[in-house]
Amino acid sequence: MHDHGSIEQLSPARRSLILAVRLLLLLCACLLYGCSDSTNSSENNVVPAAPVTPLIAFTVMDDFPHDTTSYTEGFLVHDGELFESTGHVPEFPYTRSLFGVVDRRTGKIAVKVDRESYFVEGIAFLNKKIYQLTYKTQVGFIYDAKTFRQLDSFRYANAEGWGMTTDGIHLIMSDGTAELTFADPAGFRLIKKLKVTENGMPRDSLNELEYIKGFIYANIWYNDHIVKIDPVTGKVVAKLDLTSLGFQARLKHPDEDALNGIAYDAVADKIYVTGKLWPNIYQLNFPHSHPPPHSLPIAAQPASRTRIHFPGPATPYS
Ligand SMILES: [Ca+2]
Repeated sequence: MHDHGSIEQLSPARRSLILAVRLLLLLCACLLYGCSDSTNSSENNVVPAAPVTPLIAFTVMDDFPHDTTSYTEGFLVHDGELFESTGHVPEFPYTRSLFGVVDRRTGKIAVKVDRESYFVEGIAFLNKKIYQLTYKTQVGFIYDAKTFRQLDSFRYANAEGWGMTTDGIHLIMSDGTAELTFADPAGFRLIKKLKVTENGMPRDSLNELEYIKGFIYANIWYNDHIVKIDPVTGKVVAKLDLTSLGFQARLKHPDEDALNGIAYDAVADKIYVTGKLWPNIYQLNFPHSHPPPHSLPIAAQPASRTRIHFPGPATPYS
């Protein structure tokens, strides 16, 4: 069979031309394959960076004593006074279940309500009342904010009560899980459960709370961090790493238990932190003035008549 297409039958010039074209096509194919393979390889080798929660830079403006027998469960400022609630832990027989006003010169608590039959947890002031949680008894108590007389009690479904704060409308409680419970103060009716996540993962062990300018700040149990939570999405948007303060506390008082307690004086615009059995309370300064665009309406913060003043030079920590 005669093969019209056989390259051997062509003239040398045409054979050379066809060979050159074939070589060129082969080269192009190699280049294309090479580029494509290189791109895929590069894509396959890219390891996505692990998401990192932004750290909030802070400055320690001052410090003052904290009673090392105070097993802190609640911490807030009301009318310029620093209030603290503490629980009684059997392993630490000197601890007590109560709440009252912290004497800034000694750190001792001037007791307003003593509840030794319960493990006292977080407290919050709202509508001229004080709301107080208990640990595992699923009961809370309501007191008059001026006389501290008990007005009522309430029940909640959470297995445990931990921290509490308010956005000016709701009571917001933690229970050690990754959920915050928003409740109507009238009857503690459930409004919503907010799932808290950090970089897409549940952020559990939420403990003492503070609402500051549209965000919820939550201590993390047995961790020297305080996370900043968007109250609508539940996302942790930033966090404070207070490891340096925890280290100081352990140096001064090896029996200290854990960072727990953040309090905001909205009038003086001052923020305080402490911990369970810590020897000090610290006044911190850090950026906290920008509410999220979708933040919930915020009722007016309680007025302050007396500012807490602590003399002494500022000590920068970061
Ligand atoms: Ca607090």
